[in-house]
Amino acid sequence: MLEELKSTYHPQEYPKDINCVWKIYAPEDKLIVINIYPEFDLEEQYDFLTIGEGLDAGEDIVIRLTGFNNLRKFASKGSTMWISFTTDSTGSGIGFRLGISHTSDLEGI
Ligand SMILES: [Ca+2]
Repeated sequence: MLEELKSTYHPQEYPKDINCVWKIYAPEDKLIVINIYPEFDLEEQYDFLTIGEGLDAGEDIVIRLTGFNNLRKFASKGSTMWISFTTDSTGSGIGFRLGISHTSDLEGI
């Protein structure tokens, strides 16, 4: 299973003043694998992509990204994660694209 999550309008510029939250569920015995693709472009220090463990946005933050080229791949500790995308009232970029999959084998990451 591989799903993609993109910022609104990607690869066109994302909207200003938005706050989107996605909740990601894997089967109970699996871990979520998030692969941040290289075409990452958020207005540095004003727009943020934040990812955390569990389902409560804002809690247990794993990573908070802004700016450019945030290529990376990581796995959750549990079977749920939240993803939030917040932008301010000025400046924009092409946003982000993520691959989301799940695994029971961390060695495959
Ligand atoms: Ca902005």
